[in-house]
Amino acid sequence: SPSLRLILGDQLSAAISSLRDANPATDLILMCELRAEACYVPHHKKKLVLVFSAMRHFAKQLQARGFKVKYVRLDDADNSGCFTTEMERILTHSGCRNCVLTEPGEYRLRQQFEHWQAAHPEYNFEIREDDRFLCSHAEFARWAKGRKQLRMEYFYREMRRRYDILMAGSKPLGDQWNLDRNNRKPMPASVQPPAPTRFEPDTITRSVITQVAKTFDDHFGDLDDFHFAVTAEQAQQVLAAFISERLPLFGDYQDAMRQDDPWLYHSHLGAYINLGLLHPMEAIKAAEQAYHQGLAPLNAVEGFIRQVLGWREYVRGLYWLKMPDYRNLNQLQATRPLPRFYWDAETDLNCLRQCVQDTKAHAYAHHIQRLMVLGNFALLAGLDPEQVNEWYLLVYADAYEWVELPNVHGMVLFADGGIMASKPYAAGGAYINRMSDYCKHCRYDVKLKSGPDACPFNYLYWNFMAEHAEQLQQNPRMALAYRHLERMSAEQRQQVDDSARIFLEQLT
Ligand code: FAD
Ligand code: DLZ
Ligand code: SF4
Repeated sequence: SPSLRLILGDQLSAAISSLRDANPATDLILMCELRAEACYVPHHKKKLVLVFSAMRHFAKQLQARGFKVKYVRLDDADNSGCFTTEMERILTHSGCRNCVLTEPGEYRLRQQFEHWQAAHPEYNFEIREDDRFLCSHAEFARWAKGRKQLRMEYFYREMRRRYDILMAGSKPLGDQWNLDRNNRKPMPASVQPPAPTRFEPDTITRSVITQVAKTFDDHFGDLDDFHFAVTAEQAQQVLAAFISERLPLFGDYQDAMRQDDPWLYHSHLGAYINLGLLHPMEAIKAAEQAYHQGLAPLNAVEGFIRQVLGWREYVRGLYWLKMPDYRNLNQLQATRPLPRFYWDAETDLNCLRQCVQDTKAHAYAHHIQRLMVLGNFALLAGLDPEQVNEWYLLVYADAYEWVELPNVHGMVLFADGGIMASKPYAAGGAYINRMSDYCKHCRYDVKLKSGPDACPFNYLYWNFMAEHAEQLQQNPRMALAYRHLERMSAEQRQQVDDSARIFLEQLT
């Protein structure tokens, strides 16, 4: 009998589980542009254009495959703004009793649909697993069961074995699981990364741009110069260009940062994988093949595959294992409001200014900018996890709660008390100086430890360590830092204290 198939905005995959047995002759597909989804956090304008344009292109492709698609547009007069209301309307209207959905990526939506399901036993509403992920909820729970610590590294090794990726029999290729020690190079000024792959907006994208400019003018982010891929075919082109132009140096410069360039040797694929335009295994296989063809070295290929096969699946597993309690944890009791410069980039700290500017312009910043500049500052300054999470969830084109929350709440803020990271990723200015050219253009002196001209990351780091000594000094991975703190003179400690207090008072 006929059924309604609901496709969410990040389920734009031809092979999505909700469509697997769909019959074009009888079934109806529903897609809805919703104000509720655009505004539950006010997403970056470029992210909205990406999602809506990709949705419209996907609907067109489904129609071309012979499907009937009911596409609810943002500006439709009778758009109720709510998934279940739109669903119910169509079900009532068509007399259809069956409805199929692939599980939503975010907990809040899953709740919403499950509530609806419970309240409407008259419909046969089936919520299917999202098997675009390479590790199911049950498999992750099985892996996690009985483990005291959920370390990504061990999860990753099992995924390598299970999918037989970069393996030589039962051993890892090159005899090592992880080649990261080759991957922490600063980028010399002479290295010129290739320009990112760009697409000129077509008619559909241009009309979305106009609509977003009009409707979401108050949202964060620049709208001009939109150049993202919006179809699976274009995402394939981004993948191909990454493999041939960037992958060989991906490993070497994975942690490097450069003034006015967030793109570097990264893949820029995260937003497309998360939307469903590209399957993670395609990216993994393409990288593995490049290694076997001698086009890229093992440190690069292994580093990239660890991100996609390891980290991406691990954070998704952790999210579903720990929600809904996870987001309410606040182990370090951080409460400071998010400073305004996270929105307008107006700060003298050049590294932060750069990273916010990149984010605002492109809805993109790479991993180390997010972790070691924007995140590190949030950790050291004790910013309120709820506000920090909201910021990350709305500013990045690749952000959905299932991936944003573990990265921010766990990895960056240590708000989960070490479920995800074995220690806080706290660092002073020396790290940022080693990995970037930001400090050369900064009004602060990265070599000074305290005082009005000292790099604020330096005294905020020691201030953070002192403040959280009770919780952190037993951690063996923090031992070295605490020995250093103990060796500081009372006078040095006082100077750090004073500088941090003055700086933090001015912050808000
Ligand atoms: P690359 O550097 O080329 O990495 C390749 C791919 O690996 C990415 O596309 C992504 O699919 C995957 N990946 C890498 N690191 C991670 C990770 N830590 N978690 C999950 N997947 C990973 N990623 C998101 O997709 N959405 C987010 O909202 C998000 N928020 C983050 C917040 C913070 C504070 C940090 C530290 C990281 C966050 N990440 C997030 C992970 C990572 O920074 C982005 O996936 C990456 O920067 C996207 O750019 P890229 O595609 O060029 O990645
Ligand atoms: C992110 C997003 C946005 C901005 N808009 C829509 C939308 O209008 N309609 C829709 O179906 N999905 C949208 N999405 C993606 C959903 O928010 C996404 O499915 C959930 O966050 C679960 O990952
Ligand atoms: Fe950032 Fe400090 Fe370097 Fe300035 S000196 S760019 S604040 S790390």
